[in-house]
Amino acid sequence: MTRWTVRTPDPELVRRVAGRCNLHEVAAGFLVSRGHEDPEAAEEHLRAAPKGLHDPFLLPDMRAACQRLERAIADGENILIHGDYDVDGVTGTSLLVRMLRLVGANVLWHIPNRLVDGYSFGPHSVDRARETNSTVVISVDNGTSAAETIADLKAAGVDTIVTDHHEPPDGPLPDAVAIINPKLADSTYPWRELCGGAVAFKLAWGLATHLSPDGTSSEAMKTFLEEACAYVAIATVCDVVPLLDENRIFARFGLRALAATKNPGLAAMLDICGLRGRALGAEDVGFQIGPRINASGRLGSAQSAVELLLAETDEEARAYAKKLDDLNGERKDIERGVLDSAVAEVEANFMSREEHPVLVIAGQGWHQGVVGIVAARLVDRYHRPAIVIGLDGEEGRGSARSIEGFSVLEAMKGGAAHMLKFGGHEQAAGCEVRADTIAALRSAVCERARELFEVLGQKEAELTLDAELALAEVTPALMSQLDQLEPFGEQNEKPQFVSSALRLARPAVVLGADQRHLRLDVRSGSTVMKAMAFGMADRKDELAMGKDLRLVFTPRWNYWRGDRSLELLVADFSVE
Ligand SMILES: [Mn+2]
Repeated sequence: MTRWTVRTPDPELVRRVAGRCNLHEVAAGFLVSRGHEDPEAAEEHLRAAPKGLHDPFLLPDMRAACQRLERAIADGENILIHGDYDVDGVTGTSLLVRMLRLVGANVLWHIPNRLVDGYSFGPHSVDRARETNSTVVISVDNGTSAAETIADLKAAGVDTIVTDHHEPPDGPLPDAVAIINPKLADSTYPWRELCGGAVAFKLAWGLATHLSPDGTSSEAMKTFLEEACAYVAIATVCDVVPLLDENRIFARFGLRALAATKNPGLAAMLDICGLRGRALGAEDVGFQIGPRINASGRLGSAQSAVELLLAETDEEARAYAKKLDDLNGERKDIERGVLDSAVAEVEANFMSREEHPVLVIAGQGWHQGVVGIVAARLVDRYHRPAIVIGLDGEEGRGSARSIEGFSVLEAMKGGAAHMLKFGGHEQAAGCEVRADTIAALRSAVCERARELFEVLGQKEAELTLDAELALAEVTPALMSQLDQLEPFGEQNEKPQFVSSALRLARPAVVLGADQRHLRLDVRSGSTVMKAMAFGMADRKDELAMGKDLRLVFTPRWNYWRGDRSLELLVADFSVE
């Protein structure tokens, strides 16, 4: 049973924010509830104007990086962009390649193969620099902890410029020409939470200014910077950084740039996702664009994703978009197979929440590229933290996801003795294990988790709601208010409302290829609205004509053949 709590922002603060920002009370309440209580700061957050972006030269080592690149360009040195295989790395790599080509540099790129090279720097980095005769390497989305490989590169005569957003290691930093990372201990940059793509963008922007102080105003550079903002918006949403400060500007401005893009690769991506010609929200990026860009990296090589973003003709772009779409289909099939096996395993052996407060599930041959997504699905399904391990013979690699407020990394520390390696964050972590220690790992992690849960108190699923609304208040006018609060996501959670005393206008219908969804049309007085309850088909029997219904929902536009209509996206319901 999920507990519902309705937020109660201070009415006086709501009135002041509503006045200053020219907003309806519901939208102003949304801002106040999320901590934007000062009217002026709330307005700045709301408008998210590009002039609010911070100066790139406030980042550590930016000048040193620009000077080294200036020399490399002047001397015709080869510059190798070394990205990561996820959305953050792919977008950052592509935008730096494009920027450096624009200013006449000799630029090449390298993305490690997930299944062969692993994440981040390694011997493959030195090989690739040698093969390409590069004397400068720019890392994207990693490198801060790569002291060893960066030393090897230096010994081979290669200078490294790190652009990254990961926490610095406890030990010494790499001997690089520059380490551009807002999280370095001595960084005075005003905002720590940039994604890797955004840090790469900062270098592109910084270099453009460094090379020609008014150069950013040339037509080609302006177009580039705008398209690059669209890349950064995609990375910002997919890397799940807080949508506050600069990140909100990137996301809001970048999503608009994306919707209006003429860039062949981005346009082809919008086409294949069916998103062309309409306003874009963070969910479009998170559920449609991001998975397609990630698909190639998950299944091995992220080459096609970079090629898409670098494509110069529509024809080329369409071919790469199609390839990514196919790979994404393949990824979904693989994911479905692993999820089915993992669920079967849970239902057979691990249903007891007391005994297994953390699900530790492993299987032979489970694909590395999907274990993280499957862990997230198990968390949703069982409302327990989950570690999903793909075994390849004697060894395996796993991915952990958690429920809100619980550190799965802390729980994993309890099983440290039974892992070869592990690390990560509270909400998401990874590990390497031996197949024969999984049972020991499971019981050690669960034991530690029981202690942690004891301190926390058993977590009940909870929904935080913004307001109680009458169905008749869900109108296009309300939507245009909510549109101003977009994009929704991390630390700018989408609004959820509750409406009471509703009735079904007609019996609920089960929908979807796998019959997992419910469509219910609800009525209050003379207002009837369509509501979609995804994944709730198993609750159909709770619904009955003629009974009062309370619905928790987010209103949204549904696009269909060029028309749009308002519908409710259901998060939960109860029947009186
Ligand atoms: Mn990243």
